[in-house]
Amino acid sequence: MSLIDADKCRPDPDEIAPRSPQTGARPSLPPHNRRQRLSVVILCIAPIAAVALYLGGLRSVDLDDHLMLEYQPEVDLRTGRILGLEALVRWNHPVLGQLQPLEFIEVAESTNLAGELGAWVLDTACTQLGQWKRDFRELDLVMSVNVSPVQLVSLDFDVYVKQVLEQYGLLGSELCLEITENVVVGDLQRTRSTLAKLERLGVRIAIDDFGTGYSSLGHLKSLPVDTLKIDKVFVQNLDRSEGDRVIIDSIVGLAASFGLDVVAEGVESVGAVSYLLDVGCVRAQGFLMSKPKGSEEIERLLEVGALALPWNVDSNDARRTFPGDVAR
Ligand SMILES: [Ca+2]
Repeated sequence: MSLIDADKCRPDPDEIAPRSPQTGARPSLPPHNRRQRLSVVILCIAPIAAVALYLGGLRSVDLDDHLMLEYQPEVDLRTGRILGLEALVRWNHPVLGQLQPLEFIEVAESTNLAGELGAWVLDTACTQLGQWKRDFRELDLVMSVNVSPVQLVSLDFDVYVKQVLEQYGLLGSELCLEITENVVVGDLQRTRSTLAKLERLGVRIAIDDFGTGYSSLGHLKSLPVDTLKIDKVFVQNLDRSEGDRVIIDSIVGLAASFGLDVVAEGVESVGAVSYLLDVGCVRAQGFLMSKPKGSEEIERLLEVGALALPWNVDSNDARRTFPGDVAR
C-alpha cells in the first residue's frame, strides 16, 4: 500500500505545455501553472514527514478534532434501496487539507496507532448508526466498518465490539466488519477464533477487496464469513474487459457455492451495472450511485430511503433499459 496517491503526483497532461517544433523545448509555464506544479510537488512530499510528525501529536489530543467519517451507500441495483453504509475515515489536516485513508493508514500502522484509530472509527460509526436509528424509526441497514489487522488479533476484540453494540443500542446484525484477505491468511487460527466469537454476537463479516489477495477455498469454507466484496479493479472496466467479466463470473459463482452474499465495489458505469445484474450480483457500491458523503448528506438520503438510479429496471421480468452508452 502506498502512502501517496500516485495519481495526485502525476502531472495533469493539460498542464504540460507542448514542445516547440523548432527547439524541442517546452515554453516556461505561466506563473499560475508553476504554482500549481509546486503545490503538487509539496503535496507529494509533505505527507510523509507531516503525517509522521503529526501522528505523534495525535496521542495527546482528541481524535474527534482531527478525524471524521464519510459514508458510502451500498445499494440494491434493482431498486436503489440503501442496504448499508460503509464508514470511511478522513483526516482533516490543518495544512494538507482532507487526507484519505491511503495517505495515512500505513503511517498509523507503523506508529502503533492503528488500533486507536480503528477503535475511533468503530465507535464513531456505531454512535452515528445509533443516532440514525433513533431519528429514522424504520431504518433497516447495515453499517460496515473496516477492521485493521491489529484490531482483529488484539485480545478481547469481540468483547470491545460487544460493549460498543450495547452502548449504542445496536444489534450485532446491524454491524458488518470488513477484513482483507491477507489478514485471513496471516494468522488463520487466531482469525478463526476471533471471527467465531464475533459470529456469536450476530456481527456480519465481509472479506474486503476480494480477488486481489490469497484467500483459498479452504479458508472461505473454514471461516464464518457472510459476504465477499469484489475488489473495484475487476468492476471499474467491466463494460469493456472480457477478462474482468470472467473473474466476476467466478467470484459470483464462488459466493453462490458457499452461500455468501456478494457486493461489487467501484461501480462507475451503467455497463458494469448491466453485467452485474445479468450474473445476479444486485448489491453494489460506486461513484455511479453515490460517492462517500458526510452525515448531513446521508441523512437527506435516509429520509428518502433509496437513491435515484440513472437506469430503469422492470422488476417483473428483469428487463432493463439503460442510457445509450451500453451496447446491448
Ligand atoms: Ca472496505
